Amino acid sequence: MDLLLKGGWVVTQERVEQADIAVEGEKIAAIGPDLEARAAAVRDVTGKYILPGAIDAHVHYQMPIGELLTADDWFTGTRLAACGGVTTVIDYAEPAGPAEPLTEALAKRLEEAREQACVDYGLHQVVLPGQEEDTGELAKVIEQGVTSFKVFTTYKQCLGYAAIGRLLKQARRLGALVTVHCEDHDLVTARRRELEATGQTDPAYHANSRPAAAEVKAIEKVIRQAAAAGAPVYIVHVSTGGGAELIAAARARGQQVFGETCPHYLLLTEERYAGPDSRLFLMCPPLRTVKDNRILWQHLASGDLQVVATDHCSYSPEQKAAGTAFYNTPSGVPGTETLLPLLYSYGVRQGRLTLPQMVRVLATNPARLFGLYPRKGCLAPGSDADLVVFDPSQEVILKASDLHSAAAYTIFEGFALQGYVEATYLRGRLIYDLGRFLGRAGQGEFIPGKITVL
Ligand code: DUC
Ligand code: ZN
Ligand code: ZN
Repeated sequence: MDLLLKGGWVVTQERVEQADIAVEGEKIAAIGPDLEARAAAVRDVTGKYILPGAIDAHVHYQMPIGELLTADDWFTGTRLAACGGVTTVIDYAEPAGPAEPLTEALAKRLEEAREQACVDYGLHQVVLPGQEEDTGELAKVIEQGVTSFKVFTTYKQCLGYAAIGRLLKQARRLGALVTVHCEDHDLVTARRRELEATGQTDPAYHANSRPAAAEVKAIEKVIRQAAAAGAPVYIVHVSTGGGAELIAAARARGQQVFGETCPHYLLLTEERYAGPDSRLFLMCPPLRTVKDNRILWQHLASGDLQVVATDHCSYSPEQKAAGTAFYNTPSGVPGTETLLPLLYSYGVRQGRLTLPQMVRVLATNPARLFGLYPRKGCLAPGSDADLVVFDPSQEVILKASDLHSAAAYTIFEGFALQGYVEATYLRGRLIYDLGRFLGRAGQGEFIPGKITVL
């Protein structure tokens, strides 16, 4: 036996129990009380939680937008993931334009990650206008380990609702899951024109420029397309209570609709755009209201939203400062490193989620939805030994200077945390311990997803 974690509280999607965990090579060998203490390394984890490594199912590391590149690349992005107890991230393979075959975009992205990643990773395949037609490319990327497609209802990557319907039909045939950024393009465009006409283009108007109604309308239309196609669908970064309610209602009708939200939509509000740092909080969709926060927490607890991911897309304050208006300020915020600590403190400790519920939304559900389960997302013999030692007694005030993003700021500066990551193991290897990153570039592997019946 290579490693024994002794005396901790093992948290699975179902329960919390005191048990030891034995690791052999890269896999969990056994979980149980009083396991034999003959191991190359024994760590006393009395009083600590042992969690499955978190999965951040929505990140953008090393992402080009025009001339601009995100602050975090594959190395710093996955390093900060390790420091936050995240052992798998799912990023995106996006074609440079509709003429670039999906397989080429995927090959390029895999090559970028290969020597840089410090934690394991998967990829969602972005599908651009026209690429939803069946040319054999969709099936080919699935053969290479991609189980999900990503489309947008706005931006230059915008697919119309009918095209999304066509992709949903292809995905149903292939067993893949379509994931959708939902903001109605016409509503967002019309609102931008109105604001431009009255000179209200400062980043302070960001939330106003992308209203809740735009998200709600797009979610409603996409759910309708999914129903007509008979296909499951996954809505990324749900920011509104109204959107979450539409997802819950569709699920109550028996439709397979899944929803993801992010810590910033659970914990922050649009008041942040009123301050001098509005650009630092600018992401799409925007922050909403306290009421939206509350409804999102409720739907997370009820299981109608299944995943919390971060949409980590970081820009430094200098990059952000280049923005003169809401529509040209780099959009996105860092988040992966604080995902698990925030969800524990503000979810579990504040009584909004149980520990097993937290494990479901951070590990088990994303692993199942994206074809990584049971290799990832659970604590069981035979699964990868992706383990987080979490110390519930550690009190931390979040400070950017203690975090590892190249963006060098956090939108959660000053947040008080009760509990923090003590150590992270990736496939049995200690990659973060007591504040120190111990991993190395290239040790993260691409984990091909397997198509599973959802
Ligand atoms: N919005 C997105 O949809 N993706 C990345 C960052 C952002 O703000
Ligand atoms: Zn998005
Ligand atoms: Zn995104």
